Amino acid sequence: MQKKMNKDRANEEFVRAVSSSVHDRLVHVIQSFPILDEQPPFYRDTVEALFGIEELKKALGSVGWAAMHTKRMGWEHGGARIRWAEDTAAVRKRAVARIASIVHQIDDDLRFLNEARNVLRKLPDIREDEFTVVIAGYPNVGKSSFINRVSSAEPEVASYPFTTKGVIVGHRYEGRKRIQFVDTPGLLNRPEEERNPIEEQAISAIIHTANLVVFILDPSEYCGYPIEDQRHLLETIQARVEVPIIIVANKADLGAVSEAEFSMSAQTGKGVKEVLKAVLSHYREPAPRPDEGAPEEETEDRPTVEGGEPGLRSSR
Ligand SMILES: Nc1nc2c(ncn2[C@@H]2O[C@H](COP(=O)(O)OP(=O)(O)OP(=O)(O)O)[C@@H](O)[C@H]2O)c(=O)[nH]1
Ligand SMILES: [Mg+2]
Repeated sequence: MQKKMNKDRANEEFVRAVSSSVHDRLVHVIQSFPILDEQPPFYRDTVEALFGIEELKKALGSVGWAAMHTKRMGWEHGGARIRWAEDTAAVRKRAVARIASIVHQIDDDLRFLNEARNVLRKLPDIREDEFTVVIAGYPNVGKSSFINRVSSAEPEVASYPFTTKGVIVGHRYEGRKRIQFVDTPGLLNRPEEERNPIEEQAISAIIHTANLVVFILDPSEYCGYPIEDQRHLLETIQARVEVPIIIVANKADLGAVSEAEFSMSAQTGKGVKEVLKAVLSHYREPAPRPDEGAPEEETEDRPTVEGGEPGLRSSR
């Protein structure tokens, strides 16, 4: 009799332990995810371009739902039901099977969130409180070569377009001033709806993070693109941003003439100092961006976390 009671108690505890450890793991998945509504616009745009914010919120919602039901299984099966049951081993089995089935239902969501988290972890840390200079232009014009010369960033430089595939951040100290340089992937002059996520990330960095844009042209056209197309892209960017734009003709060593205000060779270094001086003349302590980071109204109807599940963040 005593032996059976011990077994029954072990079964009861087993159900509660499984329920609570699965529940805690699921809550941890949610809590280790950044609260998307509280992130700056560049981050949100990137998440939107790469994964879709609504999709991520839905997946998080499903995990919240699973956490809640897993806990409920623990209460329902690990409490009075198992204590008064004839066959506690059967109740235990049923409870574990139900929990496994709940987790199985959110398998795809967990995979999706895991993949997203791994990518988001590697996103560049663009600080909002630093004067930010974004380098923009067509592919292969020498953006990364320039940023290599003037900042701590060491982006790859290569003789083919689309070398830079994500936004890269470097810094430069001028006395006590800290300047943040952002290298962006090359952009083509094409309609917004045709842009891929990498280009969207570049555009978002230009629009949301720049205090100053350095737009690089390659009048030698060694980059592989006509100067008119490069100029059209410049016009598109001029229409989209309110911050000052410094226009620089690069590859001066190749001898092409340009009416751009600045001319340099990122390869030989000639003219780079003058561009840097112009950049510094625009320096100011960045004011906080009042419109940014404000949480949006929550309108969606999610199948989850009602009832104030402890440990779950209600903002998603
Ligand atoms: N001759 C000459 N070549 C240059 C100069 N600046 C860059 N290059 C070359 O142009 C090619 C492209 O340079 P990158 O700095 O990778 O250009 P990017 O604009 O960052 O290119 P993406 O990342 O592909 O958009 C490389 O082969 C560089 O060595 C320059 O001033 N003169
Ligand atoms: Mg590059």
